[in-house]
Amino acid sequence: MVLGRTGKSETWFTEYQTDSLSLGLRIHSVLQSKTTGFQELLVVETETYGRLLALDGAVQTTARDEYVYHEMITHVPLFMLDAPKKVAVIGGGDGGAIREILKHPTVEEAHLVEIDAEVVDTARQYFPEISVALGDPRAHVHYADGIEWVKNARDLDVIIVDSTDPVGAAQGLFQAQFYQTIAGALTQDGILVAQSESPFLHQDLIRQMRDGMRTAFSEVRLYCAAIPTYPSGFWSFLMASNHPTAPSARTMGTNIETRYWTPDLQTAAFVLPRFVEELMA
Ligand code: AG3
Repeated sequence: MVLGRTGKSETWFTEYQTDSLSLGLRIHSVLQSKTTGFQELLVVETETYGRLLALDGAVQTTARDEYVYHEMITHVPLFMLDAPKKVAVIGGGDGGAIREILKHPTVEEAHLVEIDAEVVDTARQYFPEISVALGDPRAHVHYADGIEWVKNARDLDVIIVDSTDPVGAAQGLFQAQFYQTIAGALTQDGILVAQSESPFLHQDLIRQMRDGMRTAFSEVRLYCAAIPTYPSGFWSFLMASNHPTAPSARTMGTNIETRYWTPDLQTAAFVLPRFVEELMA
């Protein structure tokens, strides 16, 4: 470890977010660096955001901002339903989405469908606060390709696509065909939510996902959240269903513990800046 003039580590983790934009974080140590059968997996201790998990060089989660993403990708769809029972997460091997889903007392089964078992092992070892609920009896971990798993799934109330960026194996998770398969795995009132990258940097992708979802669902809505360690810090999620969605009556009286999501945000997250609104037009 090289110490600079300030006495601080001069080792940095850098994500090259585009070919002309990067995010750099000063790190104290490298805890794990390996090539799995699927990707490059890295765990580092950063000064500003605590422990960080990167896959193929892209930040997936950090100890200090993970709650924003995990709360917003789960509570927003779950609170649109009176009594969600069966939920699946495609990807999301760190377990953060499962932790949030299991805060809903009506949930009986939360399925995690992760292609790379080493991500789950790493989360269990290095991110105990994120993976904490994977041992819950209602949590079911499947090491499988999400596209194949969904083909045989039925009667899910919510399916959450907690994917990496649309490169390599994850590409299929952004396609119309996958959304059609998801529609067949959901109940009539079921809801799909997929992370849809940054409205500043990934507008073509958001439009492609929107159009893909519209081939299988009558309602497609976008909502946003501030995630400091993701490209541009401003992130989006697409929600699709075959009925108009509105916050369930249980939203306002909930005693679910959160740090980002609030009952008011359940509605407010869908209020979009003009340029993002235009993306959905
Ligand atoms: N999955 C979304 C990560 C996308 C971030 N992209 C990037 N850093 N280029 C996060 C998994 C968390 N459960």
